[in-house]
Amino acid sequence: MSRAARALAVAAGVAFGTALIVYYIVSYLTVSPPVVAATGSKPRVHLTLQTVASFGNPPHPDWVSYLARDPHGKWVHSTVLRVPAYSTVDVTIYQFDTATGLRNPFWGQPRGTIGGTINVDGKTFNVLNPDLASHTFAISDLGVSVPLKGVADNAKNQCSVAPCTLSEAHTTVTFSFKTGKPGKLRWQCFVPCAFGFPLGFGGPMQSIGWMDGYLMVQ
Ligand SMILES: [Cu+2]
Repeated sequence: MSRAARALAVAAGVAFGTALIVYYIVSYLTVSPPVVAATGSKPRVHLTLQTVASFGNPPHPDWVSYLARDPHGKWVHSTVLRVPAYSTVDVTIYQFDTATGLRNPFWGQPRGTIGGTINVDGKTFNVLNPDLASHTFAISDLGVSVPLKGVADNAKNQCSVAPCTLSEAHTTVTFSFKTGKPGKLRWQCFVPCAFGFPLGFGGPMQSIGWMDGYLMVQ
């Protein structure tokens, strides 16, 4: 191979590699799941979410995820939620995943909810055994942090493909919180639930649309 041909081959390889890196960065930065609005209207709305142990669909069938139900009752693979300002948000989360456990037992205590409590399968609690938590729903800017009880490891009829249905093993967690002024707030899970990633914190735990999201307060 001549020197010119070798130089050309190297240049082509570098250009290809650069293009791949640019594609990765641009697609990472521009991924934006659809906005899912709460149902109802100011001053009281309802959000319905579910967590699944594995999404079961492309692009990451084995990633753990949240989903949100839109006002038409359709499950959407998104964590970008729209709620009105200065309102009460009633939340229902159907929890289909098993427990991972909290890294900090302090998070077993619900914070920032109305009454400082959560309701799990019809019973009111002001603390959850940290070993039983599967995920948390936390909005740091509003001081909200809610531990979500996982289904038992040996539960029958566990769901592995989203969206899960209520005929599959789940726990139902409800709570309410208040919104303040308009803004774009971050919310996320704090349980190291990303199976197969270092310390459980990569992949879905750092991706909007999976275990991280935005609360669009408008
Ligand atoms: Cu999680």
